[in-house]
Amino acid sequence: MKICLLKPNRHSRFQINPPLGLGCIASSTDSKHVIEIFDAQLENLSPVEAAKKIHLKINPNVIGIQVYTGDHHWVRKFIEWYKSLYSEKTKIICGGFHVTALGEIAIKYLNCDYGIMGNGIPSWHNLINEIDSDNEIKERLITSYSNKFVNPYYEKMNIDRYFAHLHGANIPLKGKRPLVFMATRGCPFSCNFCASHIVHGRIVKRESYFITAKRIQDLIAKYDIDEIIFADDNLIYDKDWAKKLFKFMIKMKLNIHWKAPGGIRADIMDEELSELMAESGCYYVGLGIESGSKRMLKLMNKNLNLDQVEGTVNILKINEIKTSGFFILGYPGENDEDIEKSIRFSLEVPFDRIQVSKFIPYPGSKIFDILYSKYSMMDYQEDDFNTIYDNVHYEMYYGKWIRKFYLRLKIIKLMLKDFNYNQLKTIIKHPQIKEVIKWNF
Ligand code: B12
Ligand code: SF4
Repeated sequence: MKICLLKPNRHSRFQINPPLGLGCIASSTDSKHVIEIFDAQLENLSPVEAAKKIHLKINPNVIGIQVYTGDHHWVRKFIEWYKSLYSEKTKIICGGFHVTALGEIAIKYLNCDYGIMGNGIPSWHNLINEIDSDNEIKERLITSYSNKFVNPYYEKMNIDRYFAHLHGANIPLKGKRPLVFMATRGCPFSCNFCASHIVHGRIVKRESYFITAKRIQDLIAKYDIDEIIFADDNLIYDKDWAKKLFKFMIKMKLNIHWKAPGGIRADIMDEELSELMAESGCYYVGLGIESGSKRMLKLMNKNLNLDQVEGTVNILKINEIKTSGFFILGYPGENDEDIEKSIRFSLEVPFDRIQVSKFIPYPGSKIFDILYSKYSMMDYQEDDFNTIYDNVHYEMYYGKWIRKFYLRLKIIKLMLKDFNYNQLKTIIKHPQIKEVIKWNF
């Protein structure tokens, strides 16, 4: 059979990564099938354009679609167009976070033939073979979890086409040929705003440090990679394993840059770990702080001791690893005093940069269940569930916070050192920059 794995287009040009999830699905497909990954975001296509291109180029028997919340309107339109214009018979299977979180509601809205919840691996494999054999399939929605550690099939992802996009958005960036890589899956913590566990579970799964380092070495050899962007939820959670991995990367003389921009816990660091990170090529990590108010951290179930954060940042600084503090603005229960505490905290701790995100309750997170389980989610729109603040209040604080942090001489100097022309262009075009400029000091 011919199978197309589709990544929808969110019309964001800000950060376009090779779709690791679809790469894993491709790895779990029998080699007797012809499989192609089609990235509609990379090609910036509308649903109708993507449908036409897939039909003309691949004409698949099956289309598997990765659906994150936020992609689901695009996906629904794609399915409608594909079925009505090109082929009623092509089976369409949806999976990923949105389908896992909302199950029946999601597949009804998307109007796909089948939905797979969970990490997808065993059921995808079986379902494809059942479709191929023309067997009767009773269940439209299948739940599928496996502890098997599957790695993405990078060969199917057209890696060369992503370098230019990663350059525009990834700040800072040291390499010329960076590649996204995930060494672990799962996170044992239970932050209320996070959906990660519904697909990857609360147990950290990983391969041996030796195999992980070998995989990186192979990617370097195959694609001439000079930087690894770790997309892990928490790369250093198992400290011993992480230390062994970095030691081994040093021993193997991989000679690459790496960073973990997605965020690591701010309470796990020690000097040896920081030294090994730096020596193995690390120059930048994100730290998930979320709030400078202890009361808010409790409400978020973040389980982070704020008093340890400064120590971690300083230990990393000694080894010239830059840090970005991640904060959420507008979590339910937050008041102006909490926001002021967060702003103060971000200024007192010597972060090199910060990222402030508008709170959105994503399906799959506990806070989403608390707030919205009683409503019909058929027409869930991210923008309808933005934040507890009205937009004026939110934008005012967002602008104030970003300006207070970034309009400091030492930060401006640091940032100018990191930027190249492409990155500046991408930042200036970013919609949130407008919010920063709009509000007075
Ligand atoms: C790296 C990352 C990013 C990167 C790249 C994302 C991308 N689209 O490629 C960046 C930084 C750009 C990013 C941005 C955002 N992200 Co993000 N991101 C992640 C992260 C940490 C890893 C994603 C990943 O590669 N996983 C590894 C692969 C192997 O897993 P997977 O993609 O889920 O695929 C598996 C299954 O889902 C399933 N599957 C997937 N597709 C399909 C298709 C079929 C047919 C089948 C059968 C199965 C299947 O099988 C795969 C293998 O097991 C996840 C958390 C996590 N641990 O997964 C959050 C996560 C996906 N992000 C999230 C969010 C909210 C966002 C943003 C909206 C944040 C924001 N406010 O801007 C944006 C939107 C970006 C976008 N356009 O999609 C949420 C999604 C929640 C939801 N309900 O959709 C997550 C879960 C984090 C969280 N804290 O809850 N993100
Ligand atoms: S936010 Fe980070 S630490 Fe918290 S549960 Fe999600 S992945 Fe784990």
